[in-house]
Amino acid sequence: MKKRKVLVANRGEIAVRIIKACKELGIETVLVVSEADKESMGARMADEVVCIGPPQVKLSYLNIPKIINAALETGADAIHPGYGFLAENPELPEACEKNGIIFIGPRSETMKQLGDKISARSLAKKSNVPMTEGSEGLSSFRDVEAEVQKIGFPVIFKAAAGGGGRGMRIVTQRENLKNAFDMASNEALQAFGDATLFVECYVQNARHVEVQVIGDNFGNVIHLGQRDCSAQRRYQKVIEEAHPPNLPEDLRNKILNAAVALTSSIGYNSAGTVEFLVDKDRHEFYFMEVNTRIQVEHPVTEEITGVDLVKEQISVAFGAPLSLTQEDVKFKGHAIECRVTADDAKDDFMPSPGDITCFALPQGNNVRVDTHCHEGCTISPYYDSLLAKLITTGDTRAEALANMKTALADFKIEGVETNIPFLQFLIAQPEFNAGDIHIKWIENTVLPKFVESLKQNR
Ligand code: MV4
Repeated sequence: MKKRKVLVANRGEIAVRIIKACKELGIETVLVVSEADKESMGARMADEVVCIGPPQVKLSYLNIPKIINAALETGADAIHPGYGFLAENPELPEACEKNGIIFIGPRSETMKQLGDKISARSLAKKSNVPMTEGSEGLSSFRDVEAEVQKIGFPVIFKAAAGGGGRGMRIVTQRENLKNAFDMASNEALQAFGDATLFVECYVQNARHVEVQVIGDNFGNVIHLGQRDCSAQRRYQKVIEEAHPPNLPEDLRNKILNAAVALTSSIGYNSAGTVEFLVDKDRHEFYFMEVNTRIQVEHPVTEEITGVDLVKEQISVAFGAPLSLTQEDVKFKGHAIECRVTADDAKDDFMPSPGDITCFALPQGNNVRVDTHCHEGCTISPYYDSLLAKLITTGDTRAEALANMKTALADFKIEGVETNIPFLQFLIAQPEFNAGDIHIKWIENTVLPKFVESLKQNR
C-alpha cells in the first residue's frame, strides 16, 4: 500500500509537533512554508517542503488556494491545520472536500455550528449544559437595553462570530452600555466581518476550566480530563495545568459529563476543547465555547494521560476508531505548562524578535520542551512570539511546580528578550502555589506587583 502523506499547514513548534507524530505513525509529511520559514526546524524535518509565498500570513499561511495546490501537487492525502491560522476556518475543510483531501479536524458543518457562538449556545442548551443568562443575536442597540434589563449588571458583550477576546466588552453600568456596544460591534466587524453581538451575564472572578475531548467517525466521544487556564493576560494564556487544582469532585464530574454530552450530541469527530467558566465558591459552572482545533496547551493532557493527542487526532481523521475507551483513560500525576515567549516582560511585554545566540534546554525526567527554536535561528516579527512550551510533571502539583522552578532557572535563551523572569515571578506567588487564582488575577494582582519589583531592582 502507498504510504500516507500529510501536509502540515502551519509553522513553529506545532509544525514540528505534527511532523513528529506523523513520523511515529509512518506517515510522510509535506510542510508548506513562507519565505521566512525555509530554514526552520519543521522544514528540516519534513519529507518535502513547498514555499507558498512571502512572510505576510495573508499571502502564505492564510492562503487556502496555495495550500490546496501544494497538497495536490505533492499528492498529500490529508491536511493538518495545527492551531491559529486556518485551523477554525470552515473554508479549509470545504476546499479539502472539493479536492478529495482529508481534513484533520471536524466536519465544516460542525465548525460552523460551534464557530457561531449563538448557535453553540443553543446546542449546549439542548444538551442541558449550564450557561449564563444571555441573549440571541443583537444587530442594533435597540434590542440591547431590554435584554440587559432582564440580565442585570455586570454584562459582557461578545461577537457572535468571535472567540479569543476580540469583540468583547464588559459593562458594569448603564451609562457605558451604548459606547461598549459600539466599540465591540466595530471590533467584531473588523476582526470577523460580522458585527453581530450577543450579551451575557458576566461571571466575576471565575476560573477558566476546559475539557479535552476526542471523537471518531463512529460516534464515539471520550474526554481526557480537564485543564485550568486561568493564568491569562490580555486573553493570552500564560500558564496551563492539568488537572485544575482545588476543583471539588462533584463539580469536576459534572463539567466532564457536560462536555461529552454536548460534543457527542453533534457527532464530534476530532480533537476538541469545551471551555467553561467555573465559580468554585458558588459551585457553579457555565459553558463558554468549543474550540475545534488541537490547542497550544494539549501537552499537559498528554502528560497526565499518556495519550498522544496529535497521533490520535490524525488516526481518527484517516478513519480509524478511537484507540481507547473512556474506561481505558487513566490519569496519573500533575502537569504544568509555561509558554515561553520572545516578549520583554521588563518593557510591557514588547515583542523582541531577533537571532537566538544561545538556546540551552532544561533537562530531566520530568521536563518536556516543545519548540522549533535552536541556536542560530531567527525569530521573525511576522509571527507570534512563542519560543517554546515548557512542560513539567510530578506525582503531585507541588512536585510539578518545584520541577518548573528548576526548569525555568535552567532554561538559557540569549539573543532575544524572553518572559522567563515573569514566569518565575508568577509561579512564586502565594496564590498560584495555593491553586487559588482566577482569570483577572494576572492583570489585577500580579502585574502591579511585578512592575513594582522591577523598580526596586533597578
Ligand atoms: C466570559 C467571562 C465572564 N462571563 N463570559 C474570554 C474569551 C472567550 N473564551 C470568553 N471569555 C470570557 N467570557 C461571561 N459570561 C470571562 C471571559 C474571560 C475573560 C474576560 C475578561 C478578561 C479575561 C478573560 C479571560 C478568560 C475568559
